[in-house]
Amino acid sequence: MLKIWGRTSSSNVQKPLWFCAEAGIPFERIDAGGQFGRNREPAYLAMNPNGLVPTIDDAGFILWESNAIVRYLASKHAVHDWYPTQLQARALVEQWMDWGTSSLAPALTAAFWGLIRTPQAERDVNAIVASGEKTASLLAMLDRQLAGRDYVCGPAPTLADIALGINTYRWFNLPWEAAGFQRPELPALSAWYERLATRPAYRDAVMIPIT
Ligand SMILES: N[C@@H](CCC(=O)N[C@@H](CS)C(=O)NCC(=O)O)C(=O)O
Repeated sequence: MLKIWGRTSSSNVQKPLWFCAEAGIPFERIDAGGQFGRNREPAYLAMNPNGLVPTIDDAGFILWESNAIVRYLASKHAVHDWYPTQLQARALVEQWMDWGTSSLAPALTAAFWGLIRTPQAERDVNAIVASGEKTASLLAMLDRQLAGRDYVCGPAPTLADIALGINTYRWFNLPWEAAGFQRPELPALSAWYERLATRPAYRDAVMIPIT
């Protein structure tokens, strides 16, 4: 059976967990990373030299990078509604996935670390606010993309929603008030987030305490 290494609190691990639940792909999950350790041990590093989670083992085939993992699983199981085969439709899904990793996730990192992983007395409030503002400006782009669409690339969810829905949960649920930052109104983004929140797989994999 497919093995997924990674702690459930990791946003990148949540991508394959959420997608497998949506697609009905059975898997076994092994805790790794954070308080569970294991990801710095030689056996893990032999699979994933980055020492990061997630990593999968699919009958001996090892793969890391969360976006690559969900694309592989969607292709292997022919989940074409989530990962279209039509060239341009697929390219747009990949565009938003890459944007999530290269733009959105880095923008949110300082706020996540500052608000969740740093004791209040040591918080760099300016860095948290700058992170909030940068994230807001990026999510305004996503808000424009979502205007008139139910999901990122059209009327049904795709891997683009998987890649972006994880950090959207954090956007709406980080304790921004602790840094005096107010999230701007982004109506299409809010409507999309509410739509995601009706999906049991999203609720189970993503809508959990942020640690
Ligand atoms: N680009 C990688 C990033 C992986 C990553 O940064 N994982 C974090 C958790 S979200 C990690 O392993 N942190 C160390 C740890 O959990 O011990 C991916 O998308 O898989």
